[in-house]
Amino acid sequence: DFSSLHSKDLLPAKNGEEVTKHFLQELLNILLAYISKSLNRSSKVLDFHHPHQLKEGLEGFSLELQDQPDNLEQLLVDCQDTLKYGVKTAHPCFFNQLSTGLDIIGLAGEWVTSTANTNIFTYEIAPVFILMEDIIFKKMHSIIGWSEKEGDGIFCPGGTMSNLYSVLLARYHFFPRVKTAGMLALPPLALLTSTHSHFSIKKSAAVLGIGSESVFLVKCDESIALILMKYNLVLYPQGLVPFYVNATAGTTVYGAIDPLNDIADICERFGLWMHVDAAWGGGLLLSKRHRMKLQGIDRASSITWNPHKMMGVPLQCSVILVQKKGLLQECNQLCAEYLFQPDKHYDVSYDTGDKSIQCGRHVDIFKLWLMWKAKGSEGFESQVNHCLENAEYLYYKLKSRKDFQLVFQSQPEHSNVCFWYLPTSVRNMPPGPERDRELHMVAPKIKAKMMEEGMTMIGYQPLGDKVNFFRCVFSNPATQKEDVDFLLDEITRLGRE
Ligand code: ABU
Repeated sequence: DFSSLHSKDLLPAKNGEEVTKHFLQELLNILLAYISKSLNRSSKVLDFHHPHQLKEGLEGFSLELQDQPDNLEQLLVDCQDTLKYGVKTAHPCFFNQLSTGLDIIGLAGEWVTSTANTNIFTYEIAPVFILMEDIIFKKMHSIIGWSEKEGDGIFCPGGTMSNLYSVLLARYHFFPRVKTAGMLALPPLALLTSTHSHFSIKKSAAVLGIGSESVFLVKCDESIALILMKYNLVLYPQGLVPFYVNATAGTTVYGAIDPLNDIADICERFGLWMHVDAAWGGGLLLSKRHRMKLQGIDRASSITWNPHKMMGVPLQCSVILVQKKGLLQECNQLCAEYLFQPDKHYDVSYDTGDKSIQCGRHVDIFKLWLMWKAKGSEGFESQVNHCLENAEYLYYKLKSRKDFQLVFQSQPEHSNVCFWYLPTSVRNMPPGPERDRELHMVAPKIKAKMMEEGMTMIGYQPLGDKVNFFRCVFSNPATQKEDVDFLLDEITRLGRE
């Protein structure tokens, strides 16, 4: 009975060990029940409530904070309710996001990390984690194909931040005076990226004072080489200096992979920084069957890779990898004397925190390191292959159905499969704006019903000239072909007129 106990009775309270043990055991029971439920196909993915309903409080679950402390019993109920009204992203029928699933070793890693509760800026207070980072970076560099003399990196809070680092580093590489003199040290700059690249490239330009209008989009269906030549002719006469090209290995919606070698040729020819946003596609490097899709990635100056996507590491776990050793440190270091004293009694090159634009940093390495230990590279490889096999299965299913239409006829390069559901009324309409208008409304209507019923979840969006379509992505190792069949059955059932 925890109803007469409060947080003050837990450790470090005197004799608080027993209460702490029982409290954590009870919490573990709640988490175990949640995990089992998440993996049970007959349970719901979500129990949807509108924001006002959650705010008003449901069945005694109140988000409001009081002056008086709640007892431990209430805190356990709060933990249970928080999970109850959330979304079970580990459910085999959760297809909504690029990060899905729940790896138990990764979860254990997160618990250990939180228990250690340290800050990964100095070797002094995070010795083991810092060395693990070093080991993992070497592993990733060698998978990419960089030599032992090359390569550096830092963990960041997500792919957007990793991409921001890439622009920051590229700018510093060409214009090192910017660090001290600021924008006055710069000519007007231009960045190039493909139309379907992640919004974070524009956001980075905005945040770094370059301006989002200085990001020039290259159409994906035109030869990258030609376009870059064109921009070279267009940008320079305008007084703009292109310095950075982002190639995407696994676009967010289509999972498309830019031709990395062609882009690398152009970057080498014009002396441009080549960044590869492989936040989503990086995981393919672990598969002998799929890694050739990223041929040329070793020629990149920097790479974003999110182990929290295709590799299934619990959120968050994202890196920026940099080919040129020492650049991260040079670009970002400010030598705060209270942290990075040069006269410490150990090798201070292991105080890696000054490479970062943050001060305090969460330890994201341990769960990844532990998972790598548990699976080996081969385990990650079969996980990746399994996800792409599911995508292939869905692709062929859709191809054979009259009530679905693929957005692209060709087989997806990654595990994204994009498609429309065609209700009978739409199927009987001739192609044209009227049909497009009707079709545009189909996916949102189905998604709304899907969320109300809660048995599966998939995302949709319009893109360019394409009206709303579904995007199914596979990154959850728990998902099987029967779940793919269920998804199509659900869409058909919910979309019936
Ligand atoms: N950073 C991209 C994540 C997008 C998605 O999960 O759909």
